[in-house]
Amino acid sequence: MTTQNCILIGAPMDCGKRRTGCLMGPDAYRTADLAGALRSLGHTVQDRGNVTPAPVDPIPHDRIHKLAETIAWTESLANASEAALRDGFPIFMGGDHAVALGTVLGATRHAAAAGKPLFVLWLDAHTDYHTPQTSGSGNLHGTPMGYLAGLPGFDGFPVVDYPVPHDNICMLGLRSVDPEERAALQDTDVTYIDMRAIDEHGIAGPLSAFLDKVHAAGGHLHVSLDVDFLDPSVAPAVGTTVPGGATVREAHLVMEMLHDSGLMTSLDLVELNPFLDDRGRTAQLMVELTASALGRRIFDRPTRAFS
Ligand code: 4U7
Ligand code: MN
Ligand code: MN
Ligand code: MN
Repeated sequence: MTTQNCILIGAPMDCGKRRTGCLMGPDAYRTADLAGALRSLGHTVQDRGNVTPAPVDPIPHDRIHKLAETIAWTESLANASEAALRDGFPIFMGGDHAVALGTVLGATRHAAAAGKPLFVLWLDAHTDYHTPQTSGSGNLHGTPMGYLAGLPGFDGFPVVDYPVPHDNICMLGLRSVDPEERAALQDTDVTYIDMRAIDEHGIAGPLSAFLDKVHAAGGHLHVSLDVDFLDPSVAPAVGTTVPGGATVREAHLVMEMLHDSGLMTSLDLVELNPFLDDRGRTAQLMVELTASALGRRIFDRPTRAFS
């Protein structure tokens, strides 16, 4: 197994929505010993502490929640992401999903500098494909995919010089899509694997088709794992619960396949709200999923056939 230089970066961002608590995410991952889990797999782990955004004067806005703060975070996280990608495998400990505005922006810059296409795997109940104009809630954690794909309307945000082509995006676990997002995604080449597709076909087939595409293109792959990808019965520590999500084993299988592919170059762990957790079980599960993505396996050789 190839060992990685894992770089943990705390992103206690809590301004992407009204309900607070995601700022405790990085502390919960540290308490659940994410670093120890990765070291036990043979990786080196460096914790760079928490990113802090530049202080800002609020921009009053009639609909959008904490616009100026979110812009400041986006700039700081993009810089931290681009720098960490030069040194190893960054794992961003959120923070709400607005974290991805910056982490993926940094990944687009890093991939462009390396002359590689960037692919994004979005593990989420939601598509997060709003713009500030289409968002009904005004919560910017529902917009990162729209921003990164290069949709217009993100005034004041850093310019996305290298938008992620729709063809390079795969959204997995979907079950809550707003009408504006549906309409905007309908005619794009985004690969979406909703929960109905997972029920019918399982996760492995559709995911491996996407991973084959990343491999064939020689691309970098950023993975963004929203806690609400998981069913709330196994991952209660999240503000936006949507029933009917991925099971523990479905989620581990995704992570195990990502590890085996050797393609993943950066990872977000987002939307954990420890204030809503049940004795740390959601934080613990997220740590275990990360371990699977970095090579933890049940046995080292495949099961022998029973015949
Ligand atoms: B998350 C929502 F209306 N679409 O825009 C919105 F349903 O990062 C939810 O995926 C966004 O958790 C959820 O507010 C953002 C809503
Ligand atoms: Mn999300
Ligand atoms: Mn979500
Ligand atoms: Mn959420």
